[in-house]
Amino acid sequence: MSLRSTAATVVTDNITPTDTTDSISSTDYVEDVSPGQGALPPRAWYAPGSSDAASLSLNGRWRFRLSGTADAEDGSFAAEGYDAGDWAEVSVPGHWVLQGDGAFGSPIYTNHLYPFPVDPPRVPTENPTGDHLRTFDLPDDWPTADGTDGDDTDTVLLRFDGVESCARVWLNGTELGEFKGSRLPHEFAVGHLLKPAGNVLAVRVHQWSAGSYLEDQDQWWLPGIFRDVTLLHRPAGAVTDFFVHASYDHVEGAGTLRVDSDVPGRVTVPALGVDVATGEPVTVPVDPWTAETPKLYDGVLATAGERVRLRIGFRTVVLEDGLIKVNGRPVLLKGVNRHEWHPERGRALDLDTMREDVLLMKRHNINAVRTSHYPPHPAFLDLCDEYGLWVIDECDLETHGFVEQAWRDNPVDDDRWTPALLDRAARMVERDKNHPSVVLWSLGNEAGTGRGLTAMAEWIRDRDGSRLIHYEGDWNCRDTDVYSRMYAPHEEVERIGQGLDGGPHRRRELPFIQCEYGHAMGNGPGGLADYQHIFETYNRIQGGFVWEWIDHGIADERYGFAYGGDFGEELHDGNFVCDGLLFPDRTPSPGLVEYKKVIEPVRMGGEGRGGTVRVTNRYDFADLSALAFAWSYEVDGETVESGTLSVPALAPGESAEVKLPEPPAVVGGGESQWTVRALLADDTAWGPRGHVVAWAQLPVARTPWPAVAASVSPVASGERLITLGPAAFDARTGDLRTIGTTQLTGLRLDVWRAPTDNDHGAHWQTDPRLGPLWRKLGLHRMRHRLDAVEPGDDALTVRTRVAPAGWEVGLATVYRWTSDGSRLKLTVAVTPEGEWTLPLPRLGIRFGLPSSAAGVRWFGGGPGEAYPDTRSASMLGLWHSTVDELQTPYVRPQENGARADVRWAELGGLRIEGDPEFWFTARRWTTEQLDAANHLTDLRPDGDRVWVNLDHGQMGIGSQSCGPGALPQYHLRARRTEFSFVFSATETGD
Ligand code: IPT
Repeated sequence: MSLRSTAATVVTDNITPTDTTDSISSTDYVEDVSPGQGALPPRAWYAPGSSDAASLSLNGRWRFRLSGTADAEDGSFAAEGYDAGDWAEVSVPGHWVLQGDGAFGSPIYTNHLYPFPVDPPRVPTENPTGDHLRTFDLPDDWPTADGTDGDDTDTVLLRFDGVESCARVWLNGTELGEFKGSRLPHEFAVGHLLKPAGNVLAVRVHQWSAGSYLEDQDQWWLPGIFRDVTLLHRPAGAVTDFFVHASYDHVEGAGTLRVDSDVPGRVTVPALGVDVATGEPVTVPVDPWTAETPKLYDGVLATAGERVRLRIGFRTVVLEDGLIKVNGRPVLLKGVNRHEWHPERGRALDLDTMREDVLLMKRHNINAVRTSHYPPHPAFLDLCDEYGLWVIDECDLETHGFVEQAWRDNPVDDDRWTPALLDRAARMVERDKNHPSVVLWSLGNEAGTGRGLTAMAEWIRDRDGSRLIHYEGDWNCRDTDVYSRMYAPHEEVERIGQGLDGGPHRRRELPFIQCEYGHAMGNGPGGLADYQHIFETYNRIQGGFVWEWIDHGIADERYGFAYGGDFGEELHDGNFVCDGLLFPDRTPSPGLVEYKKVIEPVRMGGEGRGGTVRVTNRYDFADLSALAFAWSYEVDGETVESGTLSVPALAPGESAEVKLPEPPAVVGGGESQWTVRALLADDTAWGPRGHVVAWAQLPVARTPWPAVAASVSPVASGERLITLGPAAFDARTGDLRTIGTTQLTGLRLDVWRAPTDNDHGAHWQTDPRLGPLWRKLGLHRMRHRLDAVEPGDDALTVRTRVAPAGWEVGLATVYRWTSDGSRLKLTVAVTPEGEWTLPLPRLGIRFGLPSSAAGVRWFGGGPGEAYPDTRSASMLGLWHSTVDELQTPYVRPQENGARADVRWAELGGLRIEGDPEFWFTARRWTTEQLDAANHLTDLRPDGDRVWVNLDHGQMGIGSQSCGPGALPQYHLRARRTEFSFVFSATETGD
């Protein structure tokens, strides 16, 4: 007996349907480790619309009744004639906890802890159980609308694409079976039970089951029928299962197609002149499929009873020379981990949302997706085929909570669970095997190691030798074809790239990927560019997948977006569920903009004065013919001239020095630069003509720093004031009061930022975590001691010491004010005192302006935020924004919104020039208010003030919320520092 049939046996163990509605009392199946009974063997999935067989969607409003335990109600609701008139309703697909305004319980978020006692396979008595009921008629044109099976061999299947976590199903009072495996399809034969009208479909769904032990992914626990329910007519002679084998011989430029089908038939591919019997190979010249060039050939699989549309992509995946090669070439994965998420509908995603994900990925230069940590809605993979993404398809398996007991009793190392594991592997592989986009199968995530995983790998290899196998949890790579890790620090990845990481012999021969890195929680991730540099340097490293695609925040009027704990969960992991490159509403976060720049497929650079730009094609397969290139020449951020650049259609890996035009003659000085852009030359499936794929700036000339002659003296004015040029100061405290007509509040040194999630770090991190250390040191409560206010001949000098209570460390801070009569210059000199062992969060000044300061213009980095290790996408230009729009709405509020490299900024009637450039931040609340906020709704404008930070330095961001902190070169060390700002009134006064 082959392994395939072993798994199939597990899933074909049909029960005989019986009319059991009045005898159902046992709920033993809930805690049974078996995958279930009654479902048909798994098979290839195709969208109902790609077949000429009839289908009927059973999505929509269903009657719903919630009970607190698995056995609270009997099965009588499944009987025909049952009156569910007083039941509530829910939408299917959907999760009941996200419907009914809280009447149906609440979501629970835990990272890896099981939200119930760990006693496998037992689950709590309190087991929310949702009875779902709907009636339906067969449409008039349904082939067997007379209610019979039509032809003797006609059948009808009832398909569930996803139910969490365990379902028991009845049709017209007859039990069909029960199943587990939440994100996997299950089909039942129902033709013999159907009637033309008044069919009653009853589904009992239990939130907790033995299957829950295998589904401990880091996400919300969301019970329900969350994917489609479909009735599929299967005419006599219809397709059952089929396997499209479409390989590509890159030497010959030929594709070989063979479609194996359980029901024989013919395969036609008109564009290739192919017309062959199933099972028969044919080799023809083809264009291959790659994620960059997703060429699909339309074909048809025709059996006696059905025609199924095929979308065939020819490609060959191999492990060769220690590398993952597709069509003969190594690939560099620039990936993301994608959980399915919608802020209102949870994991019940519609096709538009799936397409939006794919389009957003393509537009941000992402070329790979790991379907963390379960097979996605199958239609998502159709989109990956169509638009072009490499996919690691991951099985619905995680047993992470067992780590808390040193993996004791881990189901993946316990033979009793192996049938369930094999069932999951088979359901994934059989469902998804016909997608060219799927290049690796992943056994699951964070499940330790064990015999069950090995059995899965062996079964998969036997069934589909055309793809490679991934699993991160086994660093010895016993079952896998790629050495995969998560969150390895840069230095370790570099060592792995150099082959200096040792490890067992098998591992040393394998390529390396980071299946998770760059933890995109809150502000960050920092250090992506540094990783990418390493990925591109060492052949063995074939890229990685940022964790993760989208924040799983739940739209909630109370909070903006809710996260763990907001529903009163007894165990939860807070906002660790919001760690995506997209905000919950799919707005790209600065992290995604940064990632897009870091992984751009065309690298450009050079010396602006040199007259050329060096262009490198970093695609793996595509030449540059799909791109157009444009240049512009800017002076002080204003475009003086622009044009197109002719770049040869370089092959992958090739570079060229491309001549720039003569620089335009510019009158007067100014900061000048070239900006070069690579754009889509034409509309594509995923982006419009003109969409920017890559860009670079080449500096030509810098302007000198602003000079202010200290030509006027401070003058005592009345008893309490000192004036200096346009400014007035408090004579006693040295505080700046006004510049011209603009009032300023509280200008002083500032070192505090509202710690980011990465500053906080994950609690299990062994490296020092800055957030808690900063707070312990008291950097959020610095005191400012005034030592002297010294009006001199050409300056007003204010001497202070800035230090936290309780500690010896301090920053001797001298503010030196000078003026030429109209402009005011501040030079801040900071000298650390005592032993500073921690880097500073920030170093600069902050002050309040009247709230009328609503608009900002600046010349510097933009348009979005940037920090020392997240600044790749910061483009030097002339930008404007409102203060409100400067804010980045991290679901848990934290430091955000800094603009890098700012030469000057104007707001509230003030012009501020830096010497040197500075980090600019402005918000309508204080850092303390930002720090205290837990949700976006906690942030309320501070009545009459806009708070401005002008920073000489910012601490890097890093990725320590799950991974390494900021690299040493991005640390803001306390050291003697001097920096200046020049203030003047703007011409317009606003
Ligand atoms: C890793 C998990 O694989 C992933 O599901 C997610 O939890 C991520 O971390 C953090 O957001 S496991 C990690 C704690 C080593």
